Amino acid sequence: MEWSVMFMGPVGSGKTTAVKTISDIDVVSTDERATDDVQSLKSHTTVAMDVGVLALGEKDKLRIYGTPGQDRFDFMWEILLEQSKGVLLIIDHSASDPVAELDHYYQNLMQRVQHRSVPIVVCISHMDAHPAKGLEPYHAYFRDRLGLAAESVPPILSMDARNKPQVRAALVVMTALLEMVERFPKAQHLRRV
Ligand SMILES: Nc1nc2c(ncn2[C@@H]2O[C@H](COP(=O)(O)OP(=O)(O)O)[C@@H](O)[C@H]2O)c(=O)[nH]1
Ligand SMILES: [Mg+2]
Repeated sequence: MEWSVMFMGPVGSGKTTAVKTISDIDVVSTDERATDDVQSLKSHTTVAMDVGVLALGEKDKLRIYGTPGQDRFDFMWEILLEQSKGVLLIIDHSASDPVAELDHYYQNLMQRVQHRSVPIVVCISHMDAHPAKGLEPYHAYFRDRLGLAAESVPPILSMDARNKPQVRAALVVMTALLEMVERFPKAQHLRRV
């Protein structure tokens, strides 16, 4: 069996790095020199996608896509979402307003997956920049601002995209959710997590 999942999130949050960290094969990347507003953030940016592969046992594998961060490439999100069973949303904890970024990407994602069960895992990167500020603001976003019941809040993990065990842990959580959705397709509370 082969499942595809994708990393989504703002420029510089760690999508390309996460795919490279975890992939068994050399990652096919389409990073280009940044030419516009992104240039102030970093010199290279993903314009189409990154593709990695993680073997799960002998026959099964996970295909992992990294999407471009900028909204003007959001047609790629649509294409990759059609292929993907689950989405890992990476949010850069060191951004000036990471909860606003979570809101932007989560709302965008919800609009696109309205009628599908697409498990989501929220991965918070760059925690090392502000370790004291924990994960509570992200939990509060789902609980207080969106009013989600506890069982509908997606898993929220700290994940340094450079750290293999941490990226692997996020993917293990994702594969567990994919299994649950497949096994209990009618469970309402799984439809959005
Ligand atoms: N300090 C720190 N750097 C990170 C972390 N995660 C990713 N990075 C770095 O952030 C930079 C941008 O990552 P990249 O994968 O290109 O971001 P993308 O735009 O989402 O594809 C790279 O230099 C990564 O090594 C983290 O948790 N902490
Ligand atoms: Mg990238």
